[in-house]
Amino acid sequence: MENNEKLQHYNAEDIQVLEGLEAVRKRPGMYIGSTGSRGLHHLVYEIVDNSIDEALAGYCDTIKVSIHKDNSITVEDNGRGMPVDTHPKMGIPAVEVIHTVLHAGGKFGGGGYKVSGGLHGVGASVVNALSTHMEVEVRRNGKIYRQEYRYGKTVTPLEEIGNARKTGSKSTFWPDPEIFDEIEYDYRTLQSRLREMAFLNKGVKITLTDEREGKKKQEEFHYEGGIKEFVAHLNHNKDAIHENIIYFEVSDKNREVEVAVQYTQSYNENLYSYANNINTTEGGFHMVGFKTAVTRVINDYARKNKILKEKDEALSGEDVREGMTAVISVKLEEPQFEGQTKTKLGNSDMRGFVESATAEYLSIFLDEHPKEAKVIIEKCLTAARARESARKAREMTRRKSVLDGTSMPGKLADCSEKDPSISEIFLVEGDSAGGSAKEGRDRKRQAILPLRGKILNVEKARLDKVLNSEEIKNMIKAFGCGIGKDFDIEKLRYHKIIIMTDADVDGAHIRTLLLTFFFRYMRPLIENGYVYAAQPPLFRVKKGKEIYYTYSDKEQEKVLAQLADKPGKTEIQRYKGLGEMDAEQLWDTTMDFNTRTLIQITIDDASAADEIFTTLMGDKVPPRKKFIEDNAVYAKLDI
Ligand code: 28F
Repeated sequence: MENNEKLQHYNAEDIQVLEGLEAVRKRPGMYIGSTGSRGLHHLVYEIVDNSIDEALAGYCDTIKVSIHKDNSITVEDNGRGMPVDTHPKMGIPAVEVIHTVLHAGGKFGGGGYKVSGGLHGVGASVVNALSTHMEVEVRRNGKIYRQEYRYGKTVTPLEEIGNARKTGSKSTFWPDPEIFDEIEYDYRTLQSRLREMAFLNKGVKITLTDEREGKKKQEEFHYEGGIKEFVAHLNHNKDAIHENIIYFEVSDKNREVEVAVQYTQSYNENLYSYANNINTTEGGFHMVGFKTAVTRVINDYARKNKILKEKDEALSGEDVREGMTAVISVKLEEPQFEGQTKTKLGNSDMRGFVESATAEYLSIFLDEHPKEAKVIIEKCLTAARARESARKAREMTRRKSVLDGTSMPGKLADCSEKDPSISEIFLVEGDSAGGSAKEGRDRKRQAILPLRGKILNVEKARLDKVLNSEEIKNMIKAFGCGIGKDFDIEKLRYHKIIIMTDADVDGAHIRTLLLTFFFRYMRPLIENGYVYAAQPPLFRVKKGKEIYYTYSDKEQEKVLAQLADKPGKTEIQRYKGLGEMDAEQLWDTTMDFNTRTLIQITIDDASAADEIFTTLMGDKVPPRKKFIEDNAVYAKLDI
């Protein structure tokens, strides 16, 4: 039937279908968050979630994800196969409804959990609408069925194309380059999320295959131990202080909680919570219930076993979570997602549910494992003592008004502008570069804080030691927003914090030390996109009157090629350090608002960032060596 013939037979449902898809294509951000790289990758998660649904229902244990040469994606599962019977109301096959009616994806109400990607299950119809082409193949009733869509619209009727011994669903889609800024998939992004899905859904085998030229790779994620293995993975480059990972799962008729905990030598807490596989980065009632139970049970155990004396003050929530790695995963039927990024669980009943399950199972674990209990309680006590000395250090430094941000450090050349949104501070390696930066800068909007060499590695230091470092105290005073739990982003004096270090190994190390400090003690700086790395030039090329600055080897080659046939001698200067540039050159090449390049530091995945900092800055050398070998190609530090 010709496509235009179809036009004469529109009915109410057809109108609804078209309006839905038009809405999606008009405002894609409403449905998948963004049309950048995150939105592009969400398309995959929406389809994989439908297979995960089938796994949660108990009918699927294998999900295959493939990135094809043309950056199209195939997701295949061995579930029951999407239904193909005619939908009573719509008069079309159920599989077609799933792919062309908005919000009809996955379960039409009732039965099982609809777990959904970060965007709460907008389902396959949105993916379809945002793809130039989508093909679905269903194995069911001993047959293979197939249907095709373009821009979300049906272009072929559901056809029987063969016989099938097995059952399952297979979808291939081609993201629409008109919608997405770029359609190049990032293997590591998919790898990280698919691994997480395999941890969160124990026993499900998820394979990721990259078929693209020069990137051919295949990996399988399969964890019978579920989040127990997740905690082991998160701790693989840390020193655990007890062998057995604390694990329990409790479920009642319509909800489930799974918890895994293991303490390490680290000073940071490393907690991840999920609701229906969604990473609840803003926490919520399940996290509140968990934290309340842990603090109460640890204190009770410490008192009961006379480790905490009557006169001792109680251990705080911070004390009992120092060095704790934990994954809390809940599954429930009607999750309410709240908060700024819709990643805070708002179901209040989950607080009591998680609190009582955690209290019961954690106290049983401590009673049955006295050895582990002892090292854990000892760790909490040490944390309490260090907190006390940090409080004293804070008191003392506050007396010297370090933290309250009233007086500025002597080394700071501040800017006259008071509006933080247009003020910036350069953290400059070395006094000579610091001097040139002070001289060359825009005094109205640019402040300079020279840093003397390496700053303290906070990954291996507790708060009291961190507060004794001059360089760190200077930054705290200059930024004016405090650190840790005192941190208040509203008090930040500059909305651009620009790390300006030499383009060499030492410079990279200082930048990493700074980022570790920001990640551990001022994480909202990075989360709000206020942290940048300056890009100083690598070379200065002079031929006759012409001067070029180049910022990469590739650009250098390009410039030299362009100058090759021009008369005169080519002078090339390779910059080994910022200090080799005078004030004017530093301004022209690296600080001028109109010509400079800044790299914005972002965190897309906190667990991946935590792993990077622990590996790079932590105690264990072998993982660091392996990380550097594996990642040497990655020039830009995108944590
Ligand atoms: C490649 C992506 O989408 N797999 C899916 C199923 C299985 C069923 C189903 C899906 C509408 C009303 C249920 C089959 N048999 N992979 C997928 N596999 N959807 S999506 O049902 C949707 C129905 O509720 C399925 C019996 N019950 C459910």
